Amino acid sequence: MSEYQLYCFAQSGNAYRAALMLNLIGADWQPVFVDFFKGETRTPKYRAEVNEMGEAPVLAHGTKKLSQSAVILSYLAERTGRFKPQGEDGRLEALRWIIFDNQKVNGFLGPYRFLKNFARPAGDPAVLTFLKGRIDGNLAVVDQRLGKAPFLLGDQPTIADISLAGYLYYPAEEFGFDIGAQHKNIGAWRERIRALPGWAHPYDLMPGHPFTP
Ligand SMILES: N[C@@H](CCC(=O)N[C@@H](CS)C(=O)NCC(=O)O)C(=O)O
Repeated sequence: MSEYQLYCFAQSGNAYRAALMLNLIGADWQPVFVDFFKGETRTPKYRAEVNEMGEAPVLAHGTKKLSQSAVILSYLAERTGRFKPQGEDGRLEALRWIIFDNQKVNGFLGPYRFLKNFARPAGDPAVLTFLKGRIDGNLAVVDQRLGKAPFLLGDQPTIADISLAGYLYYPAEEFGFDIGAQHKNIGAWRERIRALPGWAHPYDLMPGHPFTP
């Protein structure tokens, strides 16, 4: 068995953060498929044995089971020293961007893409319009930041960047708009992250693609 097991599925940008980190650090890991679209995360078994919060991703390492991608990224950065923000200021700054990302960037992109592509019945247009407005505004905040330095915290990529990667590599057709074309600094940052050794697309890294309803 591999050193790390990651409970995940291909369509999850939340899980992609953890899968990408594991790959970028060259960890010995294997995915454990979570059948999210069949409701696995909502079963009593999943909640009792994997994650009481009923979410993926979950990282299993020895006797530990960690959820929340921010916690998983922090754990792996602490253990390996890779993509670890430097000093107290760096740690707090990374946390600031990770919370902003979780709540307002990928935190809106994920549900938006879900409602557009996977929800049955499809999402209410008024909800999609609301989310799109928030997405545009919050991506603009990130774009401005990435106009000042190659990565969120400066010259080197950290776990804040890996968190931001969440939903940003899924095909533009799944959103109905092209994030990199509309936000040029994010587009350039996306290519810098893509160039890191070990980078892989979420559909190549995690099981469950293509999606079959
Ligand atoms: N803040 C969490 C979000 C995790 C999350 O919402 N995951 C989704 C899958 S992409 C999930 O499992 N949702 C459970 C549900 O909707 O029942 C993280 O970053 O890990």
